Amino acid sequence: MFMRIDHVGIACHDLEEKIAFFERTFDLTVVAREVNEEQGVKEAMLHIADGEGGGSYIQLLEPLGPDTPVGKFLAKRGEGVHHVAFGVPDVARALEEIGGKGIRLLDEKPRHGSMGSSIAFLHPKDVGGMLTELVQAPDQGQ
Ligand code: CMX
Ligand code: CO
Repeated sequence: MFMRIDHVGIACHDLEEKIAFFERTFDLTVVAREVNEEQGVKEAMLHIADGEGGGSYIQLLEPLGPDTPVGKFLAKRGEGVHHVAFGVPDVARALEEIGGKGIRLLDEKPRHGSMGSSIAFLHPKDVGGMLTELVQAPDQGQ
């Protein structure tokens, strides 16, 4: 079902500061920046590697406000790993399969994600405490 780790999402207070840290410390490059109002984030994707199913990235996330998923996470836990995102060939189909196994879906239908992808989240409490995102790259058939 999972083709690769698409990205690891990291919650931070100051996106620009964190981008600069990752660039100078790990020599990573920002390949996309976006504001996603629906998800309540300002974000940047830093490229790690390319593979058969698509690339893998670090996703840096700054909340658009305190009453957003990342805003609440920062208030409760502080900066750090917020979610892990797996690449799947068909996110709607993966949701159906995983939902059928009794895992709570935070999204019944795919939403808009970074760089034109389709995304959906699974409840962290049903995945061993890990907020899990499914990602379908834009060039994968819907
Ligand atoms: N990882 C692990 N556990 C988490 C978590 C996270 N990122 N966020 C919340 N939790 C845990 C909390 O610690 C809490 O546990 P306890 O009850 O034991 O304290 C429980 O889940 C409920 O958390 P909450 O603070 O009350 O927050 P909500 O239930 O309101 O929301 C969640 C949590 C996961 C449902 C919500 O953050 C969500 O819908 N997330 C999906 C969307 C998202 O995160 N978007 C931003 C990223 C966008 C992108 O990647 O493109
Ligand atoms: Co993400």
